[in-house]
Amino acid sequence: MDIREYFEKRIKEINLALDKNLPKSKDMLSMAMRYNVLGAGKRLRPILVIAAAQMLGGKKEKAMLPACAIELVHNFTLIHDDLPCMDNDDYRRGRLTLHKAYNEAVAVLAGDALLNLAFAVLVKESGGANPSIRIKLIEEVSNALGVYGLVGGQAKEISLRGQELDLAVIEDIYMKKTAALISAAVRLGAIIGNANKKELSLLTSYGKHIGIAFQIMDDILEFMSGEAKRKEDELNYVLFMGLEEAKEAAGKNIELAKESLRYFGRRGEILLGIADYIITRDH
Ligand code: GRG
Repeated sequence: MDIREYFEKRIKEINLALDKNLPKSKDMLSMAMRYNVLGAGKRLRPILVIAAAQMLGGKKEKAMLPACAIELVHNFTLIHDDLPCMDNDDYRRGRLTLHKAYNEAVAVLAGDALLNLAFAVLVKESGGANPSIRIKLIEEVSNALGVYGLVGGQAKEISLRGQELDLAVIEDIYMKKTAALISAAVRLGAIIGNANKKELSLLTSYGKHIGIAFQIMDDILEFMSGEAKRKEDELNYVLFMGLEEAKEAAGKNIELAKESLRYFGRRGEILLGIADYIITRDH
């Protein structure tokens, strides 16, 4: 199947489900949540949940609410990442960041509300997922977010700003702040698709490698746009290693991700397509 077509179809379905699960009232907090989530976004993480589940024979309907949950969490991290006390960004997805469009207090609260909504959506009756599966999904998401995942990665990056870093530290930060959530998305799909131990381990490896490649590509795109220079105190793989080395590292991770899929044969077609998309994307 054409990967672009697959993305377009899933994005439409995910956006509808997100719309349905976001608050509808016209108060400022609800509007801010909707502004951030429904504005734009590539929807990579929810697509990974659905694609991994489908590869193992799981139903798309079963994966849809966990997919929405992961996108809500992702939006929460973006909102907090953009705040003046973190990366202090004025624009995201081609428009004002939430604290600029509203204000800082609303942005902090909308982020908090999205995180809580994500867990509520995750435990909702989701195409009949049984309670023990739902507990596993909650465990996955909370582990990806905590001190060994996003929060830990972000804290480490901020605390080391301005210092000389080595490659192992950079890779550790990228694993936590970006690859943890991407890998969790793949693992959610695997759990929904009733993956066995081997399948889960291979898909975890796939998720981690595409996650690292995704962050390096993000750095490459930021560098090419000239943005990396403006934010020179922030971590960027290209500024550390050089453009060619960054491209090589992203490519190597994509190769390793694809190797993890070999076991699945033709069933891995969509996940292979997503790996290629990550390395060729232009935004
Ligand atoms: C308190 C759980 C918690 C998190 C806050 C702010 C923070 C800790 C972590 C930052 C994590 C972060 C934003 C990493 C960057 C990952 C990244 C490259 C995001 C961009 O993802 P895209 O390109 O975004 O998929 P779109 O806009 O397409 O959705």
